[in-house]
Amino acid sequence: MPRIHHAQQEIQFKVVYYGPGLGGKTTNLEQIHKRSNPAHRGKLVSLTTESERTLFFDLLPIELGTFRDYQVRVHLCTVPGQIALDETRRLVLRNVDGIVFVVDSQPERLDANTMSLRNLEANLLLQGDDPSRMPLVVQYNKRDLPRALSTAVLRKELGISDDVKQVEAAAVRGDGVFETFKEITKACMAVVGDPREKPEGRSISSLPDALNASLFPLAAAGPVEEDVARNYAARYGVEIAKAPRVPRFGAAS
Ligand SMILES: Nc1nc2c(ncn2[C@@H]2O[C@H](COP(=O)(O)OP(=O)(O)O)[C@@H](O)[C@H]2O)c(=O)[nH]1
Ligand SMILES: [Mg+2]
Repeated sequence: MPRIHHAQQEIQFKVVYYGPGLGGKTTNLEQIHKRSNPAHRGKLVSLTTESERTLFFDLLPIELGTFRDYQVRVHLCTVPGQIALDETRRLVLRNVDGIVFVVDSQPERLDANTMSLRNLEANLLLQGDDPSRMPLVVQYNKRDLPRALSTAVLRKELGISDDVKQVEAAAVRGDGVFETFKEITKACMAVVGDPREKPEGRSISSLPDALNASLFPLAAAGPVEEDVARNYAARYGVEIAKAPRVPRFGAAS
């Protein structure tokens, strides 16, 4: 669950845009930045290489207004897509409350989408989160491209069931960007419920139902041990160099 501060009457949560490299994650944040009221947003901080690829991450703070007298603030972050930057992805994923998975609809990126989903599943498991219960929205991006695969094909290939919230987008034109943002915020706020009744500080963001089970088969099957998650990651070509924290998944809830 997001972080709650009762004295300041504040709710904070963190949404991470995940997905394969060059799928449009940074573009989503740029569009939100460009089209939101300057009074309600912070700076868009991006750390990129000379060729404009995300090296570390992007960060955009947004004020959502008040809910039951609590100020709601969200931090939007992106991860770098390149396989080699897995440690950075794990850093960005820490304390995540919601995920937007940005699918690149181009046929030649199908494997990259799958790989990124498996990578997301492994990384969430390794930090003790249950991916099947994490607030999540799948965004089918680049719908403007004539060669884009149909969403029916993408759904089938990526194993996405009707339970998963899905939005079509052409982020470069701004289409679907705010709808995606709205849906993920809604899902994150659903975890909070009435903030006045919730404990101070942060707890795990987890929905009562395993809505994302179709996307994360390993997590959906039940509690996962750390070595299983590591083997799973390795099977999908994910390098896990350093020992992560001991997972909480299985112990909590
Ligand atoms: N045609 C098209 N290009 C897009 C779209 N979204 C992003 N792009 C382009 O894809 C490239 C990679 O986007 P970027 O946001 O940097 O991807 P990231 O690696 O996921 O952060 C850029 O050249 C974008 O302009 C889209 O909806 N349609
Ligand atoms: Mg980027």
